[in-house]
Amino acid sequence: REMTVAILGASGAVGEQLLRNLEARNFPVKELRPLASKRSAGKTIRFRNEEVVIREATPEAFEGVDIALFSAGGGISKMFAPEAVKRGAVVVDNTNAFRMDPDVPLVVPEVNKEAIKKHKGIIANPNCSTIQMVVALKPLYDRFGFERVIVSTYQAVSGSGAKAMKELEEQSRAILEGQEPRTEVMPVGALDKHYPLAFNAIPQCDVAQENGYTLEEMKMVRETKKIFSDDRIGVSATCVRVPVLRGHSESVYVELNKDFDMEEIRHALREAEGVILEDDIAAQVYPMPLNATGKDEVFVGRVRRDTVNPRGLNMWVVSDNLLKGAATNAVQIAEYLV
Ligand code: 11C
Repeated sequence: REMTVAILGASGAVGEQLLRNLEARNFPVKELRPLASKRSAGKTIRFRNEEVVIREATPEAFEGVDIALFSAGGGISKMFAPEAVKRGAVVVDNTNAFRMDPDVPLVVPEVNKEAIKKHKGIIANPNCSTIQMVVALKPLYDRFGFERVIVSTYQAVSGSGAKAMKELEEQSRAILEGQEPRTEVMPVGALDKHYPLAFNAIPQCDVAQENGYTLEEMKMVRETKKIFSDDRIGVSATCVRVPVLRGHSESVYVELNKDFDMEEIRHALREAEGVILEDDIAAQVYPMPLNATGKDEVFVGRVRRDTVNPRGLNMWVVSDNLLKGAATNAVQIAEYLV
């Protein structure tokens, strides 16, 4: 059946990808309702070759909505999700607002699509760096099991939004022209201190936590347990921002519970839903963010056994953070709802 679909945050970096994804996947949209703050209301977006006017997000704007895709920040989600649900919509929320709420399924369809059925009006989309890691780990979990994962991320600036992407481009230009770069957004817009990302690497994604980790790192720890429904899984994460526009990369080390041979591992990854194996170091074949940009899959390469622990496995995992890390995953969930 055809649906009325609201997009909250329609003018943002993920909002734009949500629109393109609904078009590309031919989602059965009867009416598209783009919503945003008062500031963006009145502007237009393009959907299926038509200009659609963005409306101000108010509780009443969700009247008659079947599916609401939220991507306008955690505070906005907290404010409007209950209003949308009250009016009969199912919310797929891209923010951190409800992910760890026991009443809210946290879903990556390749891993736990069955959780979608348990929703009570809200379904949470995990954090982008978690999504691509769990898609790559799923075939290994099913065949070999594991309890220990160590991950270091190399995250693209688009994870911080459209303004941060613009800042990186301007900084790069300024530095090459011998000028002082302007730094207002990275690593976290809301904090007082800012550093240039151009020609740099910043070991901080999201705000600090009391345990010395960042919120982004702790999202990877908590969300992975919830998505696999397995509290024994221990993740140790270091999240780093690098001057890449689109596509997060991750160095993932996992200790499997059973002995394995490398051909079994490659076979499992090759067969896995949503995974593309690009793994031939001798021929210089491996995933890179430039190649993953604009694609929906998770790319895995540099697959190799640890030199110390025979059950340890290293791999390099790359995916477009705005697509599988956000918009594609949200639209896949919406497709299951349909
Ligand atoms: C980043 N992972 O790359 C973040 C962006 O919790 O949904 C998404 C933040 C979130 O900075």
